[in-house]
Amino acid sequence: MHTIDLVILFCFILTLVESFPSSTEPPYSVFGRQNKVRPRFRRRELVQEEVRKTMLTYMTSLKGEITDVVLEEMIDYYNSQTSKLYRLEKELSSLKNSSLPTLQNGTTMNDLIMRLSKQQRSFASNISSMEYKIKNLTNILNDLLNELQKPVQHVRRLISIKKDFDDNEIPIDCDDIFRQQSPVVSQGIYRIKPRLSSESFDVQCIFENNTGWTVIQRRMNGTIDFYRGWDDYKNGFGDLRTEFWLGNEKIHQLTNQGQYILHVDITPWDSSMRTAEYEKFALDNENENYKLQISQYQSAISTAGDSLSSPWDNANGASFSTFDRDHDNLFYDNCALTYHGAWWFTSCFQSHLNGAYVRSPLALQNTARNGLHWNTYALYHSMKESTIRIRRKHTSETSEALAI
Ligand SMILES: [Ca+2]
Repeated sequence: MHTIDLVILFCFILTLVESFPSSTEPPYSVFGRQNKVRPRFRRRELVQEEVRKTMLTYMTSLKGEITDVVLEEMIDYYNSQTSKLYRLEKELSSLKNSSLPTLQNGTTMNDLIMRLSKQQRSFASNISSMEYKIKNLTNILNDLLNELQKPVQHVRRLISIKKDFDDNEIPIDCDDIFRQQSPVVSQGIYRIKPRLSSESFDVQCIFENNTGWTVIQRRMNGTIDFYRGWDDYKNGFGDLRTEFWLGNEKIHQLTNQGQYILHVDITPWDSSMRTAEYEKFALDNENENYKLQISQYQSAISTAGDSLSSPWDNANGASFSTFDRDHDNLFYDNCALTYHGAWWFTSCFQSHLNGAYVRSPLALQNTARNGLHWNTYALYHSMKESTIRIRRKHTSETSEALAI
């Protein structure tokens, strides 16, 4: 109800009150009697007072009603605004979602991004964890490798010690073998390693008179061809069980680790063995063409004569020659080629035990110029056998020799 409507109602009630007769006077007395006006006026004031009281009460209640209405309207408005806000938010959310592409299963890209972000964070966490584990494993592996290095280094030390021990144990020549294994040693093939040699190698050993001889050349049946070039004579060839040349390099290594004695055994086709021994024998290195160092012929014990260092044809200081390395003294001839062999040729030789193997009876004829010769025994007779061996001379032997 509006305020204007209430004012009109109030005026209408007042009009009704003014026209009403007194309640104590019958209605007909209003028209006919003037001496009765004062009592009627008094009742009208009382009625007006009653109306005012009633209106005040009514307005007060109306005011309360208006207040409640306003509150209700405000609550309604709040509720409506809240609803609108909720709808708006819903619409906005819907609008936001609807603005993104929707996947086939109904999930939005936003959800997918959220899940992917979550998975990405999880994946990053896993990666960090894996990196930490890998770092730990790396440290463990490094520790293990360090631990493994210890036994490896230990084994290497053992191998090195064993090598040194072996090197010290390997004899440097046949005399060393005799002194290590005596008295059970017997003639045969043994492994030696001269001090100047980087590798060990086999040699044939002859043991006699409490010494060991290293054989450097052997001829006995002509099974091995001795007409060979420089490299073969350098490295050696043949068979240690039959015929062979040990090799100039090995002979050089042997004869430069001490003073060596040279002993030559020659056996003619028609006679017993003869010998020639020299107290000093050595070969220079290859750069010096394995030059022969020979001296101190032992005439007292030798029966073949001196065919290496005799005054009329001294091979001491002569270079080694092969048919492909002519180091002899003849500019117009190649002794190795002419006499079918290899030796410390001079002009050309007094001895030559690497020649062709000539058999009897030709060997006994002076025409066999290319055979195995030791001219101080028999001029141009070719030998049936020859053995050239060397032995290291010990300090005690030198002292004894000086004492005598
Ligand atoms: Ca020549």
